Parts: sequence; C-alpha cells; structure tokens
Amino acid sequence: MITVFFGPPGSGKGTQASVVAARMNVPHVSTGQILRAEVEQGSALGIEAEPLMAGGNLVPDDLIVRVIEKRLSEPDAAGGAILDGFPRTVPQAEALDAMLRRRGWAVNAVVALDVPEDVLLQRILQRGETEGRSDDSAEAFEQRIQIYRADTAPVHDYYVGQGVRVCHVNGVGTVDDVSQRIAGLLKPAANGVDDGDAKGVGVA
Ligand code: B4P
Repeated sequence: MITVFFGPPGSGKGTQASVVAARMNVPHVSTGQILRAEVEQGSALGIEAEPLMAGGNLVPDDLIVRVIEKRLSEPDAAGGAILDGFPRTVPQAEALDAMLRRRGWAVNAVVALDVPEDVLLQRILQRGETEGRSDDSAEAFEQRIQIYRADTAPVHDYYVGQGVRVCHVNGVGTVDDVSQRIAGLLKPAANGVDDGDAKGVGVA
C-alpha cells in the first residue's frame, strides 16, 4: 500500500506523513530527509544534491528515482510505505507507477495538503530560524514555490487522470487538527477527488 503526501514546500508533508506512517506501521519515506542525510555524510549523491537543494531547486529525476527504488526494496517496505516529497514531477510519478507495477502494487491514495502561501512562508522562515536549513530562506522559498507551481502541481492532475483517489486536506491549524482531518479522509472511498475539509485552500 503506497500513500503519497503531496503539497507545496512547508505544507506539513513531513510532519503529517510521519504521524500516518506510525499509525499504519509502515515506513515514512521522505526524499528530503534522505537527501539531507546524504549531504551530511558527504556522499557523491549528497555532493551533487547540496547546491541544488540550497538554491531551492530539484535534484535530477533519474537520481531521485534510483533513491526511491532502492528504499522501497528494503525489507521494512515490503508492506508498503508513506511517500513524502516524492513524486515531485510527472516523470517521477510515471517512474513510480512503472516501479510499482513491476511489484504488482499501485498508489492507493494521494493526500494533498492545502495551505496558503503566506502561511507557508511564515512556517519556512520560522524553521530557518530554529533548524538552520539552507533552503529555508525567503529567496530559496520563492524559487521552491515557483518550481512547485511549474513542475510539482501537475502531479496532482496526473493522479486524478489515473483515477487515483486524491484527498484534499486543509493544512492550516494545529498539527493535531490536521492529523485528525487526514485520519477522517483516509478511510475507504470511491476513486476521485475528495474535497475533505478544504477551508484555507491555497496553491495546491
Ligand atoms: P522536503 O524535505 O520535502 O521539504 P519541504 O517541502 O519543506 O517539507 P514539508 O512540506 O514536508 O514541510 P514540513 O512538514 O517539514 O524537500 C527539501 C528539498 O529536497 C527540495 O526543495 C528539493 O531540493 C529536494 N527534494 C526532495 N524531494 C525531491 C524529489 N522528489 N525530487 C527532486 N528533489 C527533491 O513542515 C514545514 C514546517 O512547518 C516545519 O517547521 C513544521 O514544524 C511546520 N509545521 C508543519 N505543520 C504545521 C502546522 N499544522 N502548524 C504550524 N506549523 C506546522
């Protein structure tokens, strides 16, 4: 079972994906976290990814697809995973579908977090102060949001076109509020777009 967490930078994908993964007892696979760990280790992948991430740009599709393929082959992912920050482009989504087809799997749901841009910027700047991530500056955020609009937002329509269940969640409120909305939505339903509690819909 593969659930994709989708949304603009700072929408809370990582925060919420970790809650759902713990509840479902499947691994939380965050491409951002994997890349940051590679940067810290100074691996070849980290060296290539570091300047791209710091500038708010995406790392190349073929590279990140290989990272995901390797991660999903690990034993703890035998029952599925929660994907956070992947796929971020339509070619990544197509590669994921091909990868899952080979295993007889499919994406079972997409959770799309809707948060207005002014709230996203506030969160990113706050995280920049507390965690010191190099991509959490106003300049890098501007680049990340532009890339989100151009390259990542089309992934939403790709999944709708594939008939995958896409659940929209209002991502504004406390972490618990948002978690409860997601828990309410991730119950079985027909395929299609689910508006959920869509108040505060932003760029998604
Ligand atoms: P990510 O690590 O995915 O960064 P993100 O989009 O900022 O994360 P997220 O939306 O998960 O925000 P979070 O929960 O942390 O990617 C970083 C970079 O890696 C990318 O820019 C790119 O360069 C590269 N990359 C990653 N995946 C890639 C791919 N597939 N292809 C190519 N490149 C890739 O929440 C943000 C902040 O808000 C946190 O401080 C959190 O505490 C706070 N927050 C969360 N929920 C809140 C709430 N309800 N209320 C208040 N604050 C909240």
